[in-house]
Amino acid sequence: APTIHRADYRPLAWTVDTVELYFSLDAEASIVRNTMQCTRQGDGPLVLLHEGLMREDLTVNGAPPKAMRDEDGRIEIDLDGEDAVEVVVVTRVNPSANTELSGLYQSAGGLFTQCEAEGFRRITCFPDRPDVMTRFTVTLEADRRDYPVLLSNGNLVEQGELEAGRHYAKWEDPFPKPSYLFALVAADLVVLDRKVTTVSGREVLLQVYVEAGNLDRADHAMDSLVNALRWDEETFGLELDLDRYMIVAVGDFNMGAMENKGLNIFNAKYVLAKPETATDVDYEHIESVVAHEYFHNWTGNRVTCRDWFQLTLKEGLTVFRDQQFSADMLARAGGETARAVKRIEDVRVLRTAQFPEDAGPMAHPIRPDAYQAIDNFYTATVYEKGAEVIRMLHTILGPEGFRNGMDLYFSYHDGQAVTCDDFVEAMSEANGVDLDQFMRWYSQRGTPTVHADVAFDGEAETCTLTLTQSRPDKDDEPLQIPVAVGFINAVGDDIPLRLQGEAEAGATTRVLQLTERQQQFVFEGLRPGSVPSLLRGFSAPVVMAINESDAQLAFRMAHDADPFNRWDAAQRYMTRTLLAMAASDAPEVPRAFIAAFDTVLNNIALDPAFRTVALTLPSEAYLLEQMDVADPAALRRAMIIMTQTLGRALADDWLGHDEALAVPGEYRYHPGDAGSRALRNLGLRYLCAANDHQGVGLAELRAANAKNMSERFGALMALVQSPAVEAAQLALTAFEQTFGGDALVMDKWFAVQAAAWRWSPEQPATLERIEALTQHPAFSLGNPNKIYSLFGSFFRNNPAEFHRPDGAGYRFWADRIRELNARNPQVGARMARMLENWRRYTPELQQLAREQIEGLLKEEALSPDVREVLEKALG
Ligand code: B3K
Ligand code: ZN
Repeated sequence: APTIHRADYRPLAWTVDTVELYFSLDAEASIVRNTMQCTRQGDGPLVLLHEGLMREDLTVNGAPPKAMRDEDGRIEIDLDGEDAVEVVVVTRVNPSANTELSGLYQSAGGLFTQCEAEGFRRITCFPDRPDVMTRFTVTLEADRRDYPVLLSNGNLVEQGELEAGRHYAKWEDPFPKPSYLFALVAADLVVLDRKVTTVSGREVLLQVYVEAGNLDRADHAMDSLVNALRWDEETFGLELDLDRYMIVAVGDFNMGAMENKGLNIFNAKYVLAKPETATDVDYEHIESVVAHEYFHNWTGNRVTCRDWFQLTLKEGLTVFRDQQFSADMLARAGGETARAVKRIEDVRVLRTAQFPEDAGPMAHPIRPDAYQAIDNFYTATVYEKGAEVIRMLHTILGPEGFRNGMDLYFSYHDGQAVTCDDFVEAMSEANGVDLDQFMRWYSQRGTPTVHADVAFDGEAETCTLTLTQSRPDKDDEPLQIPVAVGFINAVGDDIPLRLQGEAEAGATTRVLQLTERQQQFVFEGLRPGSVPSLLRGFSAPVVMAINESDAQLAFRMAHDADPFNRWDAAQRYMTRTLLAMAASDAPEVPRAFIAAFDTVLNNIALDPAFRTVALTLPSEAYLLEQMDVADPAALRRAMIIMTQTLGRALADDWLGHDEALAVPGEYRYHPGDAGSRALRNLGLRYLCAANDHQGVGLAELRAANAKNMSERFGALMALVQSPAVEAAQLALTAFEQTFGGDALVMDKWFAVQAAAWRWSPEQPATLERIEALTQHPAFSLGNPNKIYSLFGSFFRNNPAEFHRPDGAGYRFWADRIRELNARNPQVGARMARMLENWRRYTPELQQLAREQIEGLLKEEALSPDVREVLEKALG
């Protein structure tokens, strides 16, 4: 596929002011009649894009076009002398044959669309680019029995019966929008309604559509939607602009959810929840995804992207907004610790998913310069690092300055398709702050490192902090990096800080702006021995490098007043200990480490939710990234010894906390309760790892009897992730008998098995188990959730079993890529990325991986998505 460059952007010569779509819907043969009013805005032909369409008719002002070229999915019609034309296109599509789930497709008997980024051209011919903003009117006509519910964007303006059991509905969206935000649903669904009054006093109808039988799982999504609506009013003064806002759950969906104007379509996983089937983590995800899509209505829909290179304009900003929202919701119910735990979880995701991406062959700035398949660029970098970049602006400008910038951004650009520069310029202008240097975050790739050197002058009682930034691409210019800094005294208290030149000491956390390659900051009145706590709250997406002894880390683990850094100290201590163990012939957990761990576990003044994240080991993906040569087998050996040791050495403590933290009463989604459940689940993990008799007994009981899925699944996971093979098998079978008919719950059942470690050579290999599970009746290659649960969780969360020394894991991977490439290239490309960092592994593994990647690249019918990933991996 050709490479598309950001620098090549040109506005189109023609735009589409209004479009009228008439769908005669049918599972095998839907007819789409598209009437566009087009107007000239520059020199050149009218361009219409299309992909895989059967075209039945195309006319311009009622007649076949006189001069038209049609090549590689691009129609060009010369219209010299014309300034406005009506173009009609009639196409035929087969939703039931659409396995890519892009465009119009079928799921569980209903019809759904997914158009971002380039799916609309699989429905009709159109200038399918985000800078073309059009007013849509849509009429849907379908069989009433099969498709009683007919939805599209905007307001329902007409509906009625037709002959032969058919009916229709006509929808009008008052807001011009890019085609990627178009959506339709024709299905047999039930609906949860709620009416709310917006801040300006308008009554709006909120709806959540689900399959019959799932109405009892829609409340949490609805509550989340109402909370998001209120939060955006209060925090940013942004009101819902439609009379009606719909969320529709669908079982087959490539990603999480989609923000189509007024008609969000969601992966059912991010809608459906009841205590018996959803975990606390599911509840949390639903809340944030519902909010994310709702927030897009302003950041993405009202103001959209000029081109796809600007994706982070809407995604980075909207992720930042959903993170802030969730943090506020959690803090409202669970206090400030709950907010800190949310921050920790977000950073954990960044380090696990984005850092390796930024160090690998797919590395790109948050605003990429080139791509082959845009679907490959919905990445952790564009989303999560993009959100960190917005967060830094928030830190630099302060909440009020940031809000002023947002206000100005909307006042300038409402109704437009704009660029990241437009956003940063609005922030700059509203605050009178120069952000030119800051803009480099949009063009530099790779994770910067900030080295810190701390020098005390005992006599003068000063401390000089030298910060040096280095970036992976050597020629890159220095970035503006906000570094939040604190110091802790010998008894563990934060010290009020005074920078040289200041009259008196002020706050205990100061944000330093690092703008040069190297800078020195001098603090006065600081005694030697004061312990620095740097990059508090993770104030920038960088690696902070500082020499700290084990004792200093243990001290900060016990005392750092910044909860993020307290967690981070634990992570650093765990990381260095695990890496040392992985490098050793006789790995052992040092006594001092167990003691530091013990101190946190038994500090009951600390929130259970915080203790859980602090005592959770870093992910293997993150740890492998820290090894000079990634050796999954050696790391796994260390992980097994570590978990078993912590389970055995602290067995009584884990059991004691398990009893003390039992949550009485009915299940409720609440950060306090969730924290208690999480710590108990973590305890079961360590206890079962150690094959502790009582621990295994508790897990067996809970896996069988727990009233809510958080406890039930936590117990199941502990058993499967342990040497207690028989107990695990019994629990898995019982779980399957109870939930075999529930697709979302079965996703968990598949995922937990795919992630299973091998605790002893007698245990069957995970890969063989996965191969057997592909034959399970609940498994289906056509359902992305199943691919992510069974294959994704294996490739991502089970490195030691995936990167097997005999290469069987890689062969399995290559076979799955072959299948998926033909069926669903977007999902295939995502799975293909799971081996992109193959050069980080041992020479033996590299050789085996290379063979499979090269073999795949010889395939003739490779999709552009999969090809781009593999070619870059081989690079
Ligand atoms: N904007 C969509 C993602 C579309 C992905 C297309 N491959 C969901 C979101 O970020 O809200
Ligand atoms: Zn988004």
